[in-house]
Amino acid sequence: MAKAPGAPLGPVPFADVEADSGLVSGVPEQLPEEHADPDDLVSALPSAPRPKGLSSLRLYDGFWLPEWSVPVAVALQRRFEPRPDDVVVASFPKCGTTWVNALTFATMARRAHPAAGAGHPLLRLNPHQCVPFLEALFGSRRGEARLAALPSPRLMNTHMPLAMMPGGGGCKVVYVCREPKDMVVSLWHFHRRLHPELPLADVFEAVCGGAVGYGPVWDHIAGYWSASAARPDGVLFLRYEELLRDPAGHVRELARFVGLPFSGAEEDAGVVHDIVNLCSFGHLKTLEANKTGHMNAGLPIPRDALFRKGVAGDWVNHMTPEMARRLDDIVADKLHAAGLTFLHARE
Ligand code: PAP
Repeated sequence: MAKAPGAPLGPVPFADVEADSGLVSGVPEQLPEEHADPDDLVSALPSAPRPKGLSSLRLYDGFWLPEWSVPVAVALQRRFEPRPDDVVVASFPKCGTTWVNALTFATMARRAHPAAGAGHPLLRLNPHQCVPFLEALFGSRRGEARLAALPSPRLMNTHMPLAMMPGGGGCKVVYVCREPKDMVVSLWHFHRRLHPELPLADVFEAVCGGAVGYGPVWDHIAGYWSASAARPDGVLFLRYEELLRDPAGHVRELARFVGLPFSGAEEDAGVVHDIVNLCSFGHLKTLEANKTGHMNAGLPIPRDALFRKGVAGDWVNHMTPEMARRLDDIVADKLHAAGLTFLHARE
């Protein structure tokens, strides 16, 4: 491994770092200034009609953000101070966040937690419990203090567009994107866990119009794509479909990117495959930590909603050819300038 002996053993599972362990005691629970009068900040922004039951959106800096996350975006823009050895997993929702969180955590933490070990944190914690969600933490002084108190190297996760993280240039970012039609279908199924009557057409129209949480999806993707072209050492651009095709190859790429390439001895010992197997859909889905409980108090969706089908091309079972063509054309048009295509768009 590239790191010297004695270097930190990788990110700690976030759920194991007690908020009241003493590290952040004395930090007041008071709200940061962005939250002090959120109506002033938020109500002046354009809003979008939302499918029934889904959270309201506001247009901030060119992106449709869930209303609650606008003050968070402002706080991130003002105060996110990455450390050089931080790694942020970024994604549009439903594009492989949970999987890439798990793979990156298992890869970075493999010295402290061998992937084949019986006590691995991913065997008892949901991947989102291992990797803190920046949006949840930048919502309070105490959350920000918890982040600041985390030992290096930190591994964090966000759905925010790159524009909301100007400090993101100071750390490594692993971005995962997914074929947009499959993202739509996954998003629809996810929201149906709380709103079973929600029509696919409502989610589809919202995505096509750009007004979906953290959208437009094409601008989200293009921002990270351009950054990965400009700074390949700073932004790793992954595709969900390619991860499915060759998970081991991508784990090797991920390890090199975060500065922890696999040694010959690790390759011989099968460590790459241990990580792939630990984080595979078939394995994670069976674990108690992923079958029970809810995402978090603010979003009472069962955790098993994060492990639905885990395949590419499921859109074909839900969309008409006309819907598929329409979204393909919009996405192709919007991403043309960035030089990005989805090769498997109609397969
Ligand atoms: P999030 O943005 O709310 O965290 P995210 O993890 O990005 O969700 O997306 C969930 C999708 O990833 C689901 O896709 P589906 O609805 O098409 O099935 C889920 O099944 C898939 N997924 C979760 N874990 C894995 C995994 N280990 N391997 C492959 N796909 C996975």
